[in-house]
Amino acid sequence: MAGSADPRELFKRHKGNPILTAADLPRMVNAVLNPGATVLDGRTLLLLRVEHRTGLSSLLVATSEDGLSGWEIDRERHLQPRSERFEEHWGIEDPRITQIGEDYHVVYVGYSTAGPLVCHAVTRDFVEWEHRGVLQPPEDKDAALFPRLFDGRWALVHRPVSAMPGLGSHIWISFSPDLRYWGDSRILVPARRGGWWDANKVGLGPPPLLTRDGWLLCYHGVRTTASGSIYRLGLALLDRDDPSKVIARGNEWVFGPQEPYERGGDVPGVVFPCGWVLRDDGDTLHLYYGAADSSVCVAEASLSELLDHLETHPSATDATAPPGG
Ligand code: BMA
Repeated sequence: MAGSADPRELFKRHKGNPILTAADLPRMVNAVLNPGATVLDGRTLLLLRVEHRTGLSSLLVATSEDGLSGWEIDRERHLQPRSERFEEHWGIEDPRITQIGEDYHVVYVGYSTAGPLVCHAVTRDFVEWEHRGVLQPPEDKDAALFPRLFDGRWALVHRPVSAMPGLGSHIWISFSPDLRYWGDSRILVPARRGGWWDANKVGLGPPPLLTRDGWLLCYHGVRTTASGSIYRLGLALLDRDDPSKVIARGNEWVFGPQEPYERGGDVPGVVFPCGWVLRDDGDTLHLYYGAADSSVCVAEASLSELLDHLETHPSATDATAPPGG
């Protein structure tokens, strides 16, 4: 890993970034971005969002031995949008992968004829897919499943958008007895207000990760500026047994666009992770993210340093309070 611009940064960018670009694909496409991540048969597997030169996206697998280099595009393993169906008519985007037993549960955005919504498909090999349909109606995205039950219920983090302007877009949590019917929905991490880096719009990054201190969330916050939006990343921690309870939410962002490949591209100023992998040492965390909606990158952090950071830095005391006031 190469050091990033400031050596005090928690996440260190890989010196080989970007690890995948449109030029790495066998056919001409516009961009590769926002990958989900997991490990399959001992290899790191990225489920890449590929934006074609139609503007519509599909999902394609790339694998690597060490999760950093030597990426191989897999022509056999992919998920195509079922464009005859309303929910995936304009493509599929931004997958998050949760392994439950031998199954990989992929929760992704369907670009439906009524706007973005949350879809679910299950696979064991990324070749054969069982489509489970729509989990949340539009507009909703940035969703992922937890890998275990809480008092007999599954939990989903997601980000619905209020139809009323000015109320903000917050991270929510919903519960289900069967992974199909969802309810008991509530705001989990509200967007802050005013001048904060994560004012007005937040959304989950990779799926929640179980740690010594609870479930670690990495989320993006969007700052609107005169020259466009800046997507940065922050951390929060949820109670191990009741994930609707926020234990901590860091006040400062921990990763933001700095390098030329993050500041220049189709959408400049964006780092957008959908996956991370905790390595066998139990501490090395690889965060996979889309840079500027154009390429795929990886940054490395120490999990214990991230948790220490949350413990020792100012954290929102009102993290669970509804926005406003
Ligand atoms: C979000 C999603 C992401 C995208 C990001 C920045 O709303 O659409 O796919 O990377 O915006 O453009």
